[in-house]
Amino acid sequence: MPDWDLLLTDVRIATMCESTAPYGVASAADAIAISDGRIAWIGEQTTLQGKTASVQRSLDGRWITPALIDCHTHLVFSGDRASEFEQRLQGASYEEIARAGGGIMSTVRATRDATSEELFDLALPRVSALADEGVATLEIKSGYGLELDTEIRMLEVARRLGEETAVDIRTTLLAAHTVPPEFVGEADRYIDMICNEMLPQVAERNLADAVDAYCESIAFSGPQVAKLFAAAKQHGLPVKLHADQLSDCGGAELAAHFAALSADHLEYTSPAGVRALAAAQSVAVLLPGAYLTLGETQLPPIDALRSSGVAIAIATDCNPGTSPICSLRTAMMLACRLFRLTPEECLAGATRNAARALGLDEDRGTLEIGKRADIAVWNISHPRELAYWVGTPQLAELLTGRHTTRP
Ligand code: DI6
Ligand code: FE
Repeated sequence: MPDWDLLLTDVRIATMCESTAPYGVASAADAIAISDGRIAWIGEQTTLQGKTASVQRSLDGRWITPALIDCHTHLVFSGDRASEFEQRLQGASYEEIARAGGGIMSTVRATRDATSEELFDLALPRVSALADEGVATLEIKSGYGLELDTEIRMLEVARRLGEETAVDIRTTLLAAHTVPPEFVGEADRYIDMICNEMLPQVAERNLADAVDAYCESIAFSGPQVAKLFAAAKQHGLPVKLHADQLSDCGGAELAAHFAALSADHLEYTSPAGVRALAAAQSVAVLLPGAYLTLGETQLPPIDALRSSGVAIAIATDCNPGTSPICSLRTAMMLACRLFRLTPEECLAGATRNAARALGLDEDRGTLEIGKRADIAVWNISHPRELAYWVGTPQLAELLTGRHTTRP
């Protein structure tokens, strides 16, 4: 009877554990064993002492890292907003377009009109593109339905993507994305409808793993978000927040008050907001694709986040309006160039800290004994390359906990 299911030898291991060693490199270790879809052992081949696995393979000196995690996407949607991109290139602002009935509402119209099958078929290649880059866990938000039926269909499509691909999908209810036409001037009544009708059904059917909202002058106020978050907590759902993207609305403080898993965007977050996130141990999810696409100039408070010890994650924010980017590697490179993160911070932001932003840090995001065997095998000479090349196929193989589970 072999000791393990799978033993990979001749590997270089960037564990991405928090440690003094860059990239959490376990310097002498050159082998990793997996059983029941979990990491069972990491060590030196020379110390194996007769231990065996059902399958043993040499990776010929390749690097392995935790599989990547994209912790903030809106990738289930129909239509596109390329014409708005053109308008913005001519000088129109995101807010102007939104107030004129475009923006999120334009995607809402297209998404409501699409069948669930169409939404699935449109989203599948986006999921595949991310998986081809080494993503094994992916968050998908609703928020382009803004009424019960389409919000639920979006979450069902997201769940189905998880069932029919090798990617593990976490879903987030973002019904509070913007005020739908049926509730114009009645945002409070819309929030009440989410709390009293949508949330109970979504929770009952276990369709969402978290609840998100957009706190902004063109969306929802602090008190409205607070009401929603209180209801989410009553259903046992953790919260996340689109916070301070276009102005300082006290979003980071609000997220921290509800012990949010993460506060996302944060371009306009104040020093007090950063302190609040640090105290609440919420993750700061930075979205350089949206910053680039909107032509923003206000940088998130990176130095303050760093010096306060706030964990930083990087995500694509894949959506047709502000971040038409389906590549986490590209987001990592942009975070280096635009936000001056280091390649190591970006890789931590797409593994360890992204897992934390989804409440999954006990389960994945680093290569450690007991964690899910979600492992990316790379054709690279150093992990710093992962935040450097864009569009270069360097993934040799993606092992996921599901695939290595003993049948
Ligand atoms: N901020 C974003 O970056 C996305 N949602 C949000 O609140 C953009 C969504 C969109 O414009 O379609
Ligand atoms: Fe977003």
